[in-house]
Amino acid sequence: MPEPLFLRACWREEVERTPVWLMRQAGRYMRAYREMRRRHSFMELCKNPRLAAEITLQPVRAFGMDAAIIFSDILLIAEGMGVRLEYTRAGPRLEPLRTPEQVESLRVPDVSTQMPYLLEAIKLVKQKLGSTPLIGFAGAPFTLASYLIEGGTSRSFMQTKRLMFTSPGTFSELMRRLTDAVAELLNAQVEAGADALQVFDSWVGCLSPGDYERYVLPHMRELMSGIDARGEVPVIHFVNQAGGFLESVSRAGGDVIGVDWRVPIDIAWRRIGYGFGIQGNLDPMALFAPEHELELRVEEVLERAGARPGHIFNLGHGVHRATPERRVRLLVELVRRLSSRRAG
Ligand code: 1CP
Repeated sequence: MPEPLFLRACWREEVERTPVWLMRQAGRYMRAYREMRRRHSFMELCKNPRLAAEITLQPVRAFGMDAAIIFSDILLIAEGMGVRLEYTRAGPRLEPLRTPEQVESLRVPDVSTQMPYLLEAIKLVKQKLGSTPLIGFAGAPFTLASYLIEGGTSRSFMQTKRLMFTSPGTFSELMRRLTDAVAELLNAQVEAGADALQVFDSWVGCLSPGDYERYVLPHMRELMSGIDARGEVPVIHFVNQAGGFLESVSRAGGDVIGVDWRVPIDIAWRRIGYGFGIQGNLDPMALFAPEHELELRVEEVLERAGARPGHIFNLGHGVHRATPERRVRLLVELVRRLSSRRAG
């Protein structure tokens, strides 16, 4: 059987059309998910391998995505490290962590004993998925550090930057521990059967280029070199709002760089270099535009990515919870139709 389209594109091989999947494709915009969510908390869904596997498969069955992403969350690793985590109506809540002692108390989790549900879910999905590749994932150390330090979601990242600027040693010890933990988590997912990996650095765009280089880049390089299957399992390195320092992001590594819509994808690709694949980058809100407008925007992304192999179509960030499912279906159809016409 030929290697799936998505994996071939990750390795920058020729493909007959552009593969497509969407960040946060499994979840709240789908009615099937919301129905399960009425009966179970989010945490219950993540920790029940049978249900997590089912949710993972929902968008693949409904829309024919070219890749599945395991249903889980970037913050679950915090529990494995010894930090209390809960999901409230207002979003995730964690015990804020700011002192050197708190940082010293963080453990590198043993994924097989502390997150067995995740590995079990991956195995179940692989049994049912057929040839569609499965993406395992983790939050990048900086994005995770921001949740740990702030104790939840933030707009200003004030506490995170305060710690970074006033106690760089403590901040960098936190990043070191998170880097080791994330490497463990990614390696365990590959062992369990993940065919590709994505690292989400969702909030790194709050940093200046200089601070990225100084406080994040060395840890990201360490993380990438800690992935045992590098070269065999492609790694997608997603950054949000990092248009000010894409060159540094590419120095951190990964096989594919994922970018948001605030930078034109052709320019992003030229800046990171054609030795990487590129993923993105439709504005998630384009799914709320009239059909012909959506089509123009899909066409534009495909046009800018050009005929060069190595483009994976995606949104520039997660699909919004209010998105109608039929627009997601339409988007997938448009990418298939417009990209095969271009190839032919
Ligand atoms: O109420 C609910 O049902 C829970 C909502 C929810 C869901 C469906 C959360 C809480 N997480 C998830 C699933 C999830 N999270 C997935 C698997 C689904 C898929 O991708 O198809 C993935 C990959 C994530 C990753 C994630 N979680 C990120 C990185 C991606 C991104 O959007 O930038 C981040 C930042 C989180 C934190 C998080 N977890 C949940 C929420 C609501 C949030 C964001 C809160 C915030 O804005 O800070």
